[in-house]
Amino acid sequence: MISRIDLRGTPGDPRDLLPRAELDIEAATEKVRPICDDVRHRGVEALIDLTERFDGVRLADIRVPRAAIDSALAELDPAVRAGLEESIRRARKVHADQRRSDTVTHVVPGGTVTERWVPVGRVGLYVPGGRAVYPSSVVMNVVPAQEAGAGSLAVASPPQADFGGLPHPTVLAACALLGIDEVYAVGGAQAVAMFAYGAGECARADMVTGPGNIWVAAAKRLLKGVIGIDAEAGPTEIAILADDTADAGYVAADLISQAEHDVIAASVLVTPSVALAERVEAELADRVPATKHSERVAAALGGRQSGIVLVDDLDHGLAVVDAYAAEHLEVMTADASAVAARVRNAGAVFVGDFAPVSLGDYCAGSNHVLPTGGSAHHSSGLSVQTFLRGIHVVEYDRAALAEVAPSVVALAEAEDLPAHGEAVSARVGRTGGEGTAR
Ligand code: HSO
Ligand code: ZN
Repeated sequence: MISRIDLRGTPGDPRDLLPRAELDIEAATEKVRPICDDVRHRGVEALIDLTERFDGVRLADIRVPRAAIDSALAELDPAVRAGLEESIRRARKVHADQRRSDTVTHVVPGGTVTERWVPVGRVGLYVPGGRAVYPSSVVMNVVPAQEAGAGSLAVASPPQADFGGLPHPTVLAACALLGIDEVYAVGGAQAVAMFAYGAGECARADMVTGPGNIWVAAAKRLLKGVIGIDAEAGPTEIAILADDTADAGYVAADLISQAEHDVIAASVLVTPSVALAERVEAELADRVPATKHSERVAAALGGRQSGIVLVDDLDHGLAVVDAYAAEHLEVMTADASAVAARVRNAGAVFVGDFAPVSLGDYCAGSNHVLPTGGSAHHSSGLSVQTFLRGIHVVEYDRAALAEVAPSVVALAEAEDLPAHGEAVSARVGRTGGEGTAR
Protein backbone atom coordinates (compact mmCIF):
# COMPACT_ATOMS: atom_id res chain seq x y z
CA MET A 1 0.00 0.00 0.00
CA ILE A 2 2.77 2.45 0.88
CA SER A 3 5.63 2.42 -1.59
CA ARG A 4 9.32 2.17 -0.79
CA ILE A 5 11.83 4.59 -2.17
CA ASP A 6 15.38 3.34 -1.86
CA LEU A 7 17.86 6.20 -1.65
CA ARG A 8 20.68 4.08 -0.22
CA GLY A 9 23.90 4.76 -2.06
CA THR A 10 22.37 7.91 -3.61
CA PRO A 11 24.25 10.85 -2.18
CA GLY A 12 23.63 14.40 -3.35
CA ASP A 13 20.50 16.55 -3.32
CA PRO A 14 17.59 14.17 -2.85
CA ARG A 15 14.92 16.81 -3.40
CA ASP A 16 13.73 15.61 -6.79
CA LEU A 17 13.69 12.00 -5.67
CA LEU A 18 11.31 12.57 -2.79
CA PRO A 19 7.58 12.11 -3.00
CA ARG A 20 5.49 15.25 -3.03
CA ALA A 21 2.04 16.22 -4.27
CA GLU A 22 1.62 19.06 -6.70
CA LEU A 23 -1.20 21.51 -6.46
CA ASP A 24 -1.94 23.85 -9.34
CA ILE A 25 -3.00 27.00 -7.51
CA GLU A 26 -2.06 29.19 -10.46
CA ALA A 27 -4.73 27.61 -12.67
CA ALA A 28 -7.33 28.16 -9.94
CA THR A 29 -6.55 31.88 -9.65
CA GLU A 30 -8.16 32.54 -13.06
CA LYS A 31 -11.35 30.86 -11.87
CA VAL A 32 -11.56 32.89 -8.68
CA ARG A 33 -10.80 36.25 -10.31
CA PRO A 34 -14.42 36.94 -11.39
CA ILE A 35 -15.64 35.92 -7.93
CA CYS A 36 -13.31 38.38 -6.22
CA ASP A 37 -14.23 41.13 -8.71
CA ASP A 38 -17.89 40.53 -8.06
CA VAL A 39 -17.44 40.92 -4.29
CA ARG A 40 -15.39 44.04 -4.85
CA HIS A 41 -18.09 45.68 -6.94
CA ARG A 42 -21.33 44.40 -5.49
CA GLY A 43 -20.35 43.72 -1.86
CA VAL A 44 -22.92 41.94 0.28
CA GLU A 45 -25.28 41.28 -2.65
CA ALA A 46 -22.51 39.42 -4.44
CA LEU A 47 -21.71 37.47 -1.27
CA ILE A 48 -25.33 36.40 -0.90
CA ASP A 49 -25.54 35.30 -4.57
CA LEU A 50 -22.21 33.48 -4.45
CA THR A 51 -23.10 31.75 -1.20
CA GLU A 52 -26.32 30.50 -2.77
CA ARG A 53 -24.36 29.24 -5.78
CA PHE A 54 -21.54 27.50 -3.90
CA ASP A 55 -23.06 26.57 -0.56
CA GLY A 56 -26.69 26.11 -1.55
CA VAL A 57 -27.94 28.53 1.11
CA ARG A 58 -29.67 31.86 0.45
CA LEU A 59 -28.77 34.04 3.42
CA ALA A 60 -30.83 36.95 4.68
CA ASP A 61 -27.71 38.39 6.31
CA ILE A 62 -24.06 37.34 6.10
CA ARG A 63 -23.37 38.20 9.75
CA VAL A 64 -23.98 35.42 12.25
CA PRO A 65 -26.19 36.69 15.08
CA ARG A 66 -24.60 36.90 18.51
CA ALA A 67 -27.35 34.66 19.89
CA ALA A 68 -26.34 31.85 17.51
CA ILE A 69 -22.74 32.04 18.74
CA ASP A 70 -23.84 31.98 22.37
CA SER A 71 -26.19 29.07 21.89
CA ALA A 72 -23.51 27.06 20.04
CA LEU A 73 -21.38 27.38 23.16
CA ALA A 74 -24.26 26.53 25.48
CA GLU A 75 -24.92 23.35 23.50
CA LEU A 76 -21.29 22.30 23.14
CA ASP A 77 -20.39 18.85 24.41
CA PRO A 78 -18.67 19.37 27.79
CA ALA A 79 -15.69 17.16 26.89
CA VAL A 80 -15.11 19.10 23.68
CA ARG A 81 -15.44 22.35 25.59
CA ALA A 82 -12.85 21.17 28.11
CA GLY A 83 -10.56 20.13 25.26
CA LEU A 84 -10.88 23.48 23.53
CA GLU A 85 -10.28 25.32 26.79
CA GLU A 86 -7.13 23.28 27.43
CA SER A 87 -5.97 23.92 23.88
CA ILE A 88 -6.56 27.66 24.26
CA ARG A 89 -4.81 27.79 27.65
CA ARG A 90 -1.67 26.05 26.38
CA ALA A 91 -1.55 27.98 23.14
CA ARG A 92 -1.88 31.25 25.05
CA LYS A 93 0.97 30.29 27.33
CA VAL A 94 3.32 29.58 24.42
CA HIS A 95 2.24 32.51 22.26
CA ALA A 96 2.36 35.02 25.12
CA ASP A 97 6.04 34.15 25.46
CA GLN A 98 6.59 35.06 21.82
CA ARG A 99 5.76 38.73 22.39
CA ARG A 100 8.69 40.97 21.60
CA SER A 101 9.82 44.12 23.21
CA ASP A 102 11.07 47.04 21.18
CA THR A 103 14.81 47.28 20.64
CA VAL A 104 16.54 50.64 20.89
CA THR A 105 19.98 50.80 19.30
CA HIS A 106 22.21 53.77 20.02
CA VAL A 107 24.01 53.85 16.70
CA VAL A 108 26.11 56.89 17.59
CA PRO A 109 25.74 59.55 20.26
CA GLY A 110 22.61 61.45 19.22
CA GLY A 111 21.51 58.81 16.74
CA THR A 112 19.15 55.97 17.59
CA VAL A 113 17.11 53.43 15.69
CA THR A 114 14.24 51.82 17.54
CA GLU A 115 12.53 48.76 16.18
CA ARG A 116 8.96 49.17 17.33
CA TRP A 117 6.73 46.11 17.10
CA VAL A 118 3.23 47.11 16.16
CA PRO A 119 0.34 44.67 15.76
CA VAL A 120 -1.72 44.64 12.58
CA GLY A 121 -5.00 46.50 12.83
CA ARG A 122 -7.63 44.08 11.64
CA VAL A 123 -7.37 40.38 10.92
CA GLY A 124 -9.82 38.22 8.99
CA LEU A 125 -9.67 34.56 9.79
CA TYR A 126 -10.92 31.97 7.35
CA VAL A 127 -12.22 28.72 8.80
CA PRO A 128 -13.13 25.99 6.32
CA GLY A 129 -16.42 24.13 6.49
CA GLY A 130 -17.60 20.95 4.77
CA ARG A 131 -15.64 17.79 5.45
CA ALA A 132 -12.82 19.61 7.20
CA VAL A 133 -14.36 21.28 10.24
CA TYR A 134 -11.48 22.32 12.44
CA PRO A 135 -12.39 24.30 15.53
CA SER A 136 -8.78 23.65 16.60
CA SER A 137 -7.67 25.83 13.69
CA VAL A 138 -9.80 28.67 15.06
CA VAL A 139 -7.70 28.45 18.23
CA MET A 140 -4.41 28.29 16.31
CA ASN A 141 -5.20 31.38 14.25
CA VAL A 142 -6.95 33.51 16.83
CA VAL A 143 -4.59 33.02 19.78
CA PRO A 144 -1.44 34.40 18.11
CA ALA A 145 -3.39 37.32 16.65
CA GLN A 146 -4.83 38.15 20.05
CA GLU A 147 -1.51 37.72 21.84
CA ALA A 148 0.08 40.02 19.27
CA GLY A 149 -2.57 42.60 20.14
CA ALA A 150 -4.32 42.78 16.75
CA GLY A 151 -6.93 45.53 16.78
CA SER A 152 -9.94 43.52 15.69
CA LEU A 153 -10.64 39.99 14.57
CA ALA A 154 -13.42 38.65 12.41
CA VAL A 155 -14.06 35.05 11.37
CA ALA A 156 -15.59 33.78 8.14
CA SER A 157 -16.77 30.21 7.68
CA PRO A 158 -19.17 28.78 5.11
CA PRO A 159 -22.81 28.22 6.05
CA GLN A 160 -23.81 24.59 6.42
CA ALA A 161 -27.20 23.57 5.10
CA ASP A 162 -27.35 20.94 7.89
CA PHE A 163 -27.06 23.63 10.55
CA GLY A 164 -29.74 26.02 9.36
CA GLY A 165 -27.38 28.00 7.16
CA LEU A 166 -24.98 28.81 9.97
CA PRO A 167 -21.30 27.87 10.13
CA HIS A 168 -20.54 24.65 11.97
CA PRO A 169 -21.65 24.96 15.62
CA THR A 170 -18.31 23.78 17.04
CA VAL A 171 -16.58 26.53 15.06
CA LEU A 172 -19.05 29.05 16.50
CA ALA A 173 -18.49 27.68 19.99
CA ALA A 174 -14.72 28.01 19.59
CA CYS A 175 -15.26 31.64 18.55
CA ALA A 176 -17.33 32.19 21.69
CA LEU A 177 -14.61 30.68 23.91
CA LEU A 178 -12.07 32.98 22.29
CA GLY A 179 -14.25 36.05 22.75
CA ILE A 180 -14.99 36.57 19.06
CA ASP A 181 -18.44 37.76 18.17
CA GLU A 182 -17.88 39.04 14.63
CA VAL A 183 -18.53 36.01 12.46
CA TYR A 184 -19.70 35.83 8.84
CA ALA A 185 -21.36 32.87 7.18
CA VAL A 186 -19.25 33.19 4.07
CA GLY A 187 -16.83 30.65 2.61
CA GLY A 188 -14.37 30.04 -0.21
CA ALA A 189 -12.71 32.66 -2.36
CA GLN A 190 -15.54 35.09 -1.70
CA ALA A 191 -14.64 35.16 2.01
CA VAL A 192 -11.08 36.19 1.21
CA ALA A 193 -12.43 38.89 -1.12
CA MET A 194 -14.81 40.10 1.60
CA PHE A 195 -11.88 40.65 3.95
CA ALA A 196 -9.74 42.22 1.23
CA TYR A 197 -12.31 44.76 0.03
CA GLY A 198 -14.78 44.94 2.87
CA ALA A 199 -18.51 44.38 2.34
CA GLY A 200 -21.47 45.68 4.31
CA GLU A 201 -20.81 45.37 8.02
CA CYS A 202 -17.48 43.66 7.42
CA ALA A 203 -14.82 46.35 7.30
CA ARG A 204 -11.82 45.58 5.13
CA ALA A 205 -9.06 43.75 6.96
CA ASP A 206 -5.30 44.22 6.85
CA MET A 207 -4.58 40.52 6.84
CA VAL A 208 -6.34 37.26 6.20
CA THR A 209 -5.11 33.98 7.64
CA GLY A 210 -6.36 30.46 7.96
CA PRO A 211 -6.43 27.20 6.07
CA GLY A 212 -8.72 26.49 3.15
CA ASN A 213 -9.17 24.56 -0.05
CA ILE A 214 -7.53 25.35 -3.36
CA TRP A 215 -10.03 28.18 -4.09
CA VAL A 216 -9.16 29.90 -0.84
CA ALA A 217 -5.46 29.50 -1.56
CA ALA A 218 -6.00 30.88 -5.08
CA ALA A 219 -7.90 33.90 -3.77
CA LYS A 220 -5.13 34.57 -1.27
CA ARG A 221 -2.56 34.45 -4.05
CA LEU A 222 -4.67 36.74 -6.24
CA LEU A 223 -5.41 39.32 -3.54
CA LYS A 224 -2.03 39.29 -1.83
CA GLY A 225 -0.96 42.90 -1.90
CA VAL A 226 -4.52 44.16 -1.47
CA ILE A 227 -4.47 42.23 1.81
CA GLY A 228 -1.67 40.55 3.78
CA ILE A 229 -1.82 36.77 3.90
CA ASP A 230 -0.26 33.95 5.85
CA ALA A 231 1.07 31.03 3.85
CA GLU A 232 -0.99 29.29 1.18
CA ALA A 233 -1.68 26.14 3.14
CA GLY A 234 -1.27 22.99 1.06
CA PRO A 235 -2.15 19.41 1.97
CA THR A 236 -0.82 18.34 5.35
CA GLU A 237 2.42 16.36 5.65
CA ILE A 238 4.14 14.24 8.23
CA ALA A 239 7.69 12.99 7.89
CA ILE A 240 9.18 10.67 10.49
CA LEU A 241 12.89 10.11 10.91
CA ALA A 242 13.25 6.85 12.79
CA ASP A 243 15.87 4.21 13.43
CA ASP A 244 15.75 0.65 14.61
CA THR A 245 14.93 1.71 18.18
CA ALA A 246 11.59 3.25 17.15
CA ASP A 247 8.28 1.70 18.09
CA ALA A 248 6.76 0.59 14.77
CA GLY A 249 3.25 0.84 16.22
CA TYR A 250 3.76 4.51 17.09
CA VAL A 251 5.28 5.22 13.69
CA ALA A 252 2.38 3.57 11.87
CA ALA A 253 -0.22 5.30 14.05
CA ASP A 254 1.33 8.68 13.33
CA LEU A 255 1.62 8.09 9.57
CA ILE A 256 -2.08 7.17 9.60
CA SER A 257 -3.05 10.15 11.76
CA GLN A 258 -2.12 12.76 9.20
CA ALA A 259 -3.17 10.61 6.23
CA GLU A 260 -6.64 10.84 7.76
CA HIS A 261 -6.90 14.49 6.70
CA ASP A 262 -7.11 14.02 2.99
CA VAL A 263 -6.41 11.64 0.13
CA ILE A 264 -3.67 14.06 -0.91
CA ALA A 265 -2.09 14.23 2.57
CA ALA A 266 1.51 13.01 2.69
CA SER A 267 3.01 10.50 5.13
CA VAL A 268 6.70 9.81 4.73
CA LEU A 269 8.95 7.59 6.84
CA VAL A 270 12.69 8.08 6.46
CA THR A 271 14.77 5.31 7.99
CA PRO A 272 18.09 3.55 7.66
CA SER A 273 16.50 0.41 9.09
CA VAL A 274 14.97 -2.12 6.70
CA ALA A 275 13.77 -4.05 9.75
CA LEU A 276 11.82 -1.02 10.98
CA ALA A 277 10.41 -0.44 7.50
CA GLU A 278 9.12 -4.01 7.50
CA ARG A 279 7.63 -3.72 10.97
CA VAL A 280 5.89 -0.46 10.02
CA GLU A 281 4.50 -2.01 6.85
CA ALA A 282 3.08 -4.87 8.92
CA GLU A 283 1.58 -2.42 11.45
CA LEU A 284 0.00 -0.42 8.62
CA ALA A 285 -1.49 -3.56 7.13
CA ASP A 286 -3.19 -4.21 10.50
CA ARG A 287 -4.19 -0.68 11.38
CA VAL A 288 -5.32 0.91 8.13
CA PRO A 289 -8.34 -1.36 7.55
CA ALA A 290 -9.36 -0.85 11.19
CA THR A 291 -9.31 2.93 11.24
CA LYS A 292 -12.54 4.87 10.74
CA HIS A 293 -11.49 6.66 7.54
CA SER A 294 -9.63 3.69 6.14
CA GLU A 295 -10.39 4.45 2.49
CA ARG A 296 -9.09 7.98 2.73
CA VAL A 297 -6.05 6.86 4.70
CA ALA A 298 -5.26 4.05 2.25
CA ALA A 299 -5.51 6.48 -0.66
CA ALA A 300 -3.18 8.97 1.05
CA LEU A 301 -0.63 6.33 2.02
CA GLY A 302 -0.80 4.75 -1.43
CA GLY A 303 -0.46 8.08 -3.23
CA ARG A 304 2.75 9.18 -4.87
CA GLN A 305 3.18 11.83 -2.18
CA SER A 306 3.72 9.19 0.53
CA GLY A 307 6.37 6.53 0.99
CA ILE A 308 8.99 4.80 3.10
CA VAL A 309 12.36 6.22 2.18
CA LEU A 310 15.38 4.02 2.90
CA VAL A 311 18.61 5.86 3.63
CA ASP A 312 22.20 4.82 4.36
CA ASP A 313 22.39 6.07 7.94
CA LEU A 314 21.05 8.80 10.24
CA ASP A 315 23.25 11.50 8.68
CA HIS A 316 21.84 10.64 5.28
CA GLY A 317 18.37 10.59 6.86
CA LEU A 318 18.90 14.09 8.24
CA ALA A 319 19.99 15.30 4.80
CA VAL A 320 16.85 13.78 3.32
CA VAL A 321 14.41 15.25 5.86
CA ASP A 322 16.12 18.64 5.52
CA ALA A 323 15.70 18.46 1.75
CA TYR A 324 12.05 17.48 2.16
CA ALA A 325 11.38 20.24 4.72
CA ALA A 326 8.22 18.68 6.13
CA GLU A 327 5.38 20.60 7.67
CA HIS A 328 5.68 18.21 10.64
CA LEU A 329 8.77 16.16 11.38
CA GLU A 330 8.88 13.49 14.08
CA VAL A 331 12.22 12.23 15.32
CA MET A 332 12.06 8.76 16.83
CA THR A 333 15.64 7.66 17.14
CA ALA A 334 18.10 6.90 19.88
CA ASP A 335 19.07 10.21 21.49
CA ALA A 336 16.18 11.91 19.71
CA SER A 337 16.80 15.36 21.22
CA ALA A 338 20.33 15.49 19.87
CA VAL A 339 19.20 14.33 16.44
CA ALA A 340 16.31 16.81 16.43
CA ALA A 341 18.70 19.63 17.30
CA ARG A 342 20.46 19.02 13.98
CA VAL A 343 17.32 19.49 11.87
CA ARG A 344 17.44 22.66 9.76
CA ASN A 345 14.22 22.57 7.76
CA ALA A 346 10.81 21.70 9.19
CA GLY A 347 7.64 23.52 10.16
CA ALA A 348 7.68 21.90 13.60
CA VAL A 349 9.73 19.08 15.09
CA PHE A 350 8.24 16.49 17.43
CA VAL A 351 10.84 14.75 19.54
CA GLY A 352 10.79 11.23 20.90
CA ASP A 353 8.08 8.70 21.63
CA PHE A 354 5.62 10.90 23.47
CA ALA A 355 5.21 13.92 21.23
CA PRO A 356 3.10 12.77 18.29
CA VAL A 357 1.95 15.32 15.70
CA SER A 358 -1.62 15.01 16.88
CA LEU A 359 -0.56 16.38 20.27
CA GLY A 360 0.67 19.44 18.37
CA ASP A 361 -2.52 19.55 16.32
CA TYR A 362 -4.55 20.18 19.45
CA CYS A 363 -2.90 20.60 22.78
CA ALA A 364 0.88 20.92 22.87
CA GLY A 365 0.72 24.71 23.01
CA SER A 366 2.60 24.97 19.71
CA ASN A 367 0.86 26.24 16.58
CA HIS A 368 -0.50 23.84 13.99
CA VAL A 369 -0.60 26.29 11.10
CA LEU A 370 2.74 25.37 9.55
CA PRO A 371 4.53 25.71 6.22
CA THR A 372 3.69 22.93 3.75
CA GLY A 373 4.97 21.83 0.35
CA GLY A 374 8.63 22.44 1.18
CA SER A 375 8.07 26.07 2.16
CA ALA A 376 9.69 25.26 5.52
CA HIS A 377 12.91 25.92 3.57
CA HIS A 378 12.12 29.62 3.94
CA SER A 379 9.05 30.14 6.14
CA SER A 380 7.79 29.53 9.64
CA GLY A 381 4.44 28.60 11.08
CA LEU A 382 1.92 31.03 12.48
CA SER A 383 3.07 32.88 15.57
CA VAL A 384 2.68 36.20 17.31
CA GLN A 385 5.33 37.45 14.88
CA THR A 386 2.95 36.86 11.95
CA PHE A 387 0.71 39.62 13.29
CA LEU A 388 3.39 42.16 14.13
CA ARG A 389 5.23 44.64 11.99
CA GLY A 390 8.60 45.99 13.00
CA ILE A 391 8.69 49.71 12.38
CA HIS A 392 12.09 51.36 12.40
CA VAL A 393 11.90 54.67 14.18
CA VAL A 394 14.91 56.83 13.31
CA GLU A 395 15.98 59.71 15.54
CA TYR A 396 19.17 61.70 14.85
CA ASP A 397 20.13 65.09 16.18
CA ARG A 398 21.95 67.67 14.08
CA ALA A 399 25.44 66.74 15.22
CA ALA A 400 24.88 63.07 14.54
CA LEU A 401 23.51 63.89 11.08
CA ALA A 402 26.43 66.21 10.37
CA GLU A 403 28.91 63.54 11.31
CA VAL A 404 27.57 61.06 8.76
CA ALA A 405 26.67 63.61 6.06
CA PRO A 406 29.78 62.99 3.90
CA SER A 407 28.90 59.29 3.69
CA VAL A 408 25.32 59.99 2.68
CA VAL A 409 26.39 62.57 0.10
CA ALA A 410 29.03 60.27 -1.40
CA LEU A 411 26.59 57.36 -1.66
CA ALA A 412 23.88 59.59 -3.14
CA GLU A 413 26.30 60.85 -5.77
CA ALA A 414 27.47 57.33 -6.57
CA GLU A 415 23.86 56.45 -7.29
CA ASP A 416 23.36 59.67 -9.30
CA LEU A 417 20.73 60.80 -6.86
CA PRO A 418 22.28 64.11 -5.76
CA ALA A 419 19.01 65.45 -4.36
CA HIS A 420 19.27 62.77 -1.71
CA GLY A 421 22.56 64.26 -0.59
CA GLU A 422 21.13 67.79 -0.80
CA ALA A 423 18.38 66.86 1.67
CA VAL A 424 21.16 66.27 4.18
CA SER A 425 23.36 69.26 3.22
CA ALA A 426 20.33 71.53 3.50
CA ARG A 427 20.39 70.76 7.20
CA VAL A 428 24.06 70.57 8.03
CA GLY A 429 25.79 72.46 5.22
CA ARG A 430 28.06 71.12 2.48
CA THR A 431 31.07 70.46 4.61
CA GLY A 432 29.25 68.12 6.88
CA GLY A 433 30.06 70.41 9.84
CA GLU A 434 27.60 72.15 12.15
CA GLY A 435 25.61 73.50 9.20
CA THR A 436 23.22 76.37 8.78
CA ALA A 437 19.99 74.51 8.75
CA ARG A 438 16.97 76.58 7.86
N1 HSO B 1 -2.58 18.53 11.11
C1 HSO B 1 -3.28 19.71 10.64
C2 HSO B 1 -4.01 20.44 11.72
C3 HSO B 1 -5.15 19.73 12.32
N2 HSO B 1 -5.18 18.44 12.65
C4 HSO B 1 -6.36 20.23 12.67
C5 HSO B 1 -6.36 18.16 13.21
N3 HSO B 1 -7.07 19.25 13.20
C6 HSO B 1 -2.29 20.63 9.95
O1 HSO B 1 -1.22 20.95 10.79
ZN1 ZN C 1 -3.84 16.89 11.89
